Amino acid sequence: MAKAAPPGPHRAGFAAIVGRPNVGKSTLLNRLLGQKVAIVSPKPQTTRSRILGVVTRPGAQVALLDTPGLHSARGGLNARMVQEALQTLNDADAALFMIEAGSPAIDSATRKAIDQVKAVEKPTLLVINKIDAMPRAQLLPLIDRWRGEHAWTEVYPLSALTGENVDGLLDALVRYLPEGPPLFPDDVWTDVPERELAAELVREQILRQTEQEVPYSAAVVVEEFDESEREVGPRGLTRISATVFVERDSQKAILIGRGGARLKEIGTRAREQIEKLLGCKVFLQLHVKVEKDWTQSSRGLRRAGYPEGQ
Ligand SMILES: Nc1nc2c(ncn2[C@@H]2O[C@H](COP(=O)(O)OP(=O)(O)OP(=O)(O)O)[C@@H](O)[C@H]2O)c(=O)[nH]1
Ligand SMILES: [Mg+2]
Repeated sequence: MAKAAPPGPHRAGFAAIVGRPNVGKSTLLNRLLGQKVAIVSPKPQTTRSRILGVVTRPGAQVALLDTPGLHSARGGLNARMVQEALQTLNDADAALFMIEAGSPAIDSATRKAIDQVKAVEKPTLLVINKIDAMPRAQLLPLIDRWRGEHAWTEVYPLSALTGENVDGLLDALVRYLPEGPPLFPDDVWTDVPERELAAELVREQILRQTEQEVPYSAAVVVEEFDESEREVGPRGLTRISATVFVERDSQKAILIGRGGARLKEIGTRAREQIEKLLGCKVFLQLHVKVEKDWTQSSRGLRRAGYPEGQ
């Protein structure tokens, strides 16, 4: 049975999830949405673009925006990522600033991120993530330490991974969204097209299965997304062909692996994930292409699917 709407006016708005790389922003988005829309990996700088996830509930609609991690970047892809995060923060009605539980010390990069969040003067909840990974006795001192940093509208310790204390976060957030009707139809949960989600699921496997600079030099572009035989169930099939761009020949060799083994494993795992997403069988073909130093040039960024100024 649907939950009754809480008393008061309907509220709807955008909330940006921002913070340093790898703190668990995308994990939280997926958790709040109850669906995987953002890829997750143990490596920093996994998310490269803003990702919308819409949660519609009785009385409120929250349009959550996951963002790339705030880090110091000089030009190229990284600068574009940070710019996208700051722009999203700027456009949102409220923010969730996420840190990970751990040392109470605040390094200079985190300090800069705090300043960037303060500068936009929006209602901002502090989310302290990964509390499953720290001794409980350290939590209260950490909360105290962070309360002094900014007039956070709330401080919310939780675990995006286990779901501990996640219930209630949206209630806390909704209070700071503007009154107004829903922004999206109630069956819309993202604006990311399926072919892009599929490309991201391939990139997720690259992040998980390669090391050093390869994950940062790889981009995935879906060239073909043939739905002519698509139907829900075991007889349905979607044919997908994608190009993986890397920056150098040596990276191409690593990605393909001995006898093609690495690329095959990446393709197999990604295909399983895409099948779950689409609800039908998937035939996935991957091609690796070298686009020299694509992360550093306008032309390269455009070819790899990250046009500047967007
Ligand atoms: N122990 C623990 N690990 C977590 C939690 N939330 C996320 N992680 C892990 O932290 C790593 C980074 O998670 P992401 O969700 O990709 O982090 P992110 O902030 O989106 O990272 P970027 O996109 O790179 O900025 C992954 O290995 C997650 O499984 C948590 O609550 N507890
Ligand atoms: Mg992310």
